[in-house]
Amino acid sequence: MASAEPSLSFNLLHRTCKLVVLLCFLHISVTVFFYVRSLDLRFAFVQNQQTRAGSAASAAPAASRAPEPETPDDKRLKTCPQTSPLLVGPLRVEFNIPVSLDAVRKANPQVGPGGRYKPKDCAALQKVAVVIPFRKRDEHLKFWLYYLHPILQRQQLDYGVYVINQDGEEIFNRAKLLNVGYAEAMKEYDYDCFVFSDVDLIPMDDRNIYKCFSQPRHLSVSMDKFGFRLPYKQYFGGVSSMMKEQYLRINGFPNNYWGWGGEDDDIYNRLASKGMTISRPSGEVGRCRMIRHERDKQNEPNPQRFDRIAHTRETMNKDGIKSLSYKLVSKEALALYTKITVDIGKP
Ligand SMILES: [Mn+2]
Repeated sequence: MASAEPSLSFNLLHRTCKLVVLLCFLHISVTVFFYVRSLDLRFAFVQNQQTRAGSAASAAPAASRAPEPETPDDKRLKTCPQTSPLLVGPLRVEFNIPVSLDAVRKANPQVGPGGRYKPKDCAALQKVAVVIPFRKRDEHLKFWLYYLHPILQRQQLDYGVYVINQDGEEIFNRAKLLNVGYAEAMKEYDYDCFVFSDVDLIPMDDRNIYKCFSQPRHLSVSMDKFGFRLPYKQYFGGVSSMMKEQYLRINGFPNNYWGWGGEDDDIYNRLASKGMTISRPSGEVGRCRMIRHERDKQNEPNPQRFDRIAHTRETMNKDGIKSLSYKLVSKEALALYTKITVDIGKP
């Protein structure tokens, strides 16, 4: 009788000890589990920073994550931020020291043949073709390339530079050259945005982004030539940009403005007739400098321009990108730009 009592209490003690050991083991297991999981999360987070800030991967247990198959860089890159972190703001722009193409090439090693570039560490928001109508302005073009290539790279654009050189000595036709630039650039790459720039205009602030917006954009809003003011509200000359769809909606630009002036107002009329408005940066961000020059020979003011502008609405559907015709003389992918020489005929 007496021996049963200690045996019973010993049994109870034994069981309690077992339970305590079990609880300890459970506690340690849970602690270890959560510790390992937190390590895993941290690891996954670091990995994701390289690709995309997703969260799906971090929830998966470590054991189930097999090495991911290699995919092309483009698909893994996250899109570039809405505002590039590389922008610096106001820039000093001067034209008194001549620049050499060789120096510009060395200063922009990332720019590929034909003046092509895209950011390495993010997928650009837009594919931009910069189109420059041109004839015998090599000195201006050097300054343009010298200033613009670093700016466009800081703006994190996927871009190409197309210089459209009018062949021969006939009177100049800016808008037709711009149409040629659109057509030729589209043959090269799937561009979704077009920036049309005169060769002698340099932005003084890299926050003036050379890309496209929900409305056609006028970028050269305060030129030194006009005392850093907009000459008139409808002014669309100098530097402008349009999405491919916006450009096609207005049937591109007129082909029959020979000589200086009027084609920019015709383009404005086209936009307005389709219910579009002009988007612009602020006067401060939109400051730009024009390289001083005399008016070119074979680019006299066009006396017909006022009459033409008055009839844009009637002519725009017949005259534009759909009716464009020209002869390609040569196409060269040079180190800093693509040079396209064309015979666009005469009036
Ligand atoms: Mn000029």
